[in-house]
Amino acid sequence: THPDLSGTWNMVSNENFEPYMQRLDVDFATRKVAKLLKPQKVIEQKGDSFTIRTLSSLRNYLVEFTVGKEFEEDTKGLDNRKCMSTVSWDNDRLTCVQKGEKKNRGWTHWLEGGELHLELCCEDQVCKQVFRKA
Ligand code: VLZ
Repeated sequence: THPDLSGTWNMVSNENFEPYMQRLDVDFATRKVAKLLKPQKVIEQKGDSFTIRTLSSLRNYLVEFTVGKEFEEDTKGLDNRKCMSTVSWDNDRLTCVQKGEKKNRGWTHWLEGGELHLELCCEDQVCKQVFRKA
């Protein structure tokens, strides 16, 4: 049985977000504002079905998927690219591979000490975020 990531989570730390956004070609002005944000994650997990909302004053981002089922992801409002994304469980970590123009793109979520962790990768950059239950 897998961990339950469901809940509303508030960001408590965000490392290396700016270089990650740079690799995604997010423009300077957006990066300056975005790196000051403390987005909330709202996760609904029902069996293998997930809804993940990333909520902030600047932008909201929604992704819905079923574990193990590839889907076309449109990163609208972020870097506005299309990816073929697949999410799977890697032991207790929920891992997404985002195939597309950018190499080594994806993210991993896991629970640690009651906190929600997230690593976001693009090319050679890794952004590390931690969230605490609201
Ligand atoms: O999360 O991919 O939880 O999609 C930045 C939001 C979110 C702030 C970064 C606005 C991507 C930035 C979050 C404007 C450019 C992400 C996945 C894992 C689910």
